[in-house]
Amino acid sequence: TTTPVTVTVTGAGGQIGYALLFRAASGQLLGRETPVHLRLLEIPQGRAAAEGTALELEDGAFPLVRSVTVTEDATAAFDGVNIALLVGARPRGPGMERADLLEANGRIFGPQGEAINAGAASDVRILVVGNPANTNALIASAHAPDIPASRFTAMTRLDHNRAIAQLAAKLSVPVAAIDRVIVWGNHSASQYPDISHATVNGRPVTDLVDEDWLASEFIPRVARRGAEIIEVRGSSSAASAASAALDHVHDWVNGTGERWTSAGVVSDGSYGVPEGLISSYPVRSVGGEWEIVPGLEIDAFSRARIDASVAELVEEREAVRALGLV
Ligand code: NAX
Repeated sequence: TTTPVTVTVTGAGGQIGYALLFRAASGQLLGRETPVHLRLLEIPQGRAAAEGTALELEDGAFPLVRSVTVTEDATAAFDGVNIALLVGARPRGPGMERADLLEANGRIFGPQGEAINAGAASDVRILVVGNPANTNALIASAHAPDIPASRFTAMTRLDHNRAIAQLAAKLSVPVAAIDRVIVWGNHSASQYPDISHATVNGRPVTDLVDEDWLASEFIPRVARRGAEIIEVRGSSSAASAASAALDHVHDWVNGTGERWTSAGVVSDGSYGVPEGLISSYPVRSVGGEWEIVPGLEIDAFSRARIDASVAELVEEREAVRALGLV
């Protein structure tokens, strides 16, 4: 398509926004044929950084960029939006209880959901990156009753990509040789990166790795990777998170073919996840919609880990219900 697509990025003045916007401008979000209008939503503290990013986007002279707008007004930011990347969120401050964190984020994602509901294009697709991503997506969706819940997704693609990279390194194969890795549940330390269905060049991975490596190295390494990046780099994952957001949207719009990926999507009750929760699943993108890969056998090792992460999502939903946010 050559019709310009409107892409809104919240938290555009932050470090993920900085990494994301230039690649979106160059065509890596939607493809090298699709022009974009870029809308950068910030709050007053982040406004100057977003303005600076907008100046640099201008200096990139990207042929696909039709306009760059910086705003603090969610209604203006989401008017006619096709792709909404909700990156800006309230981080957990020192001594902050979970209920405070959820409430602070409810004050962001509730109004943004309302603004999306009021003004978005009929084909809008929403990816929530800002943490707690799954529950923030649930809050936004609850405030957008006219938009199908399936359009609200939460990012677990970074966890998915991390899992593929760790597995490829272990097996000394290129990442492209690996398929059918799954991340289940919440984008948090409770997530379950599952390789019980994974293949390398079409062969089962489970024949090639032992359970001890899986339980004591692979799963904790992937789940703790965000903390590892902070320890080594001195700040949290930014370019890799931006890259995963591009992968998620690109696959959603352009399709995955037969390959699997992972995304936080609204549960239809599959695999024992309560209906309506936004939980990470094995998915394929077909005809512009995410489809949960059906009919997988879940072994006891996986069942316990999926259930534990989903239990955390249930608790988060109870907490935001108690706060009147969903
Ligand atoms: P930064 O602190 O660099 O940037 C966040 C920006 O959001 C700031 O400029 C802030 O002013 C802005 N902001 C805050 N509230 C806003 C609102 N109501 N409207 C618009 N903008 C608002 O954080 P960054 O490193 O870019 O991370 C952004 C979010 O991504 C965080 O919540 C972080 O936890 C989350 N992450 C999620 C990941 C995932 O896999 N789902 C991985 C990476 C990252 O940790």
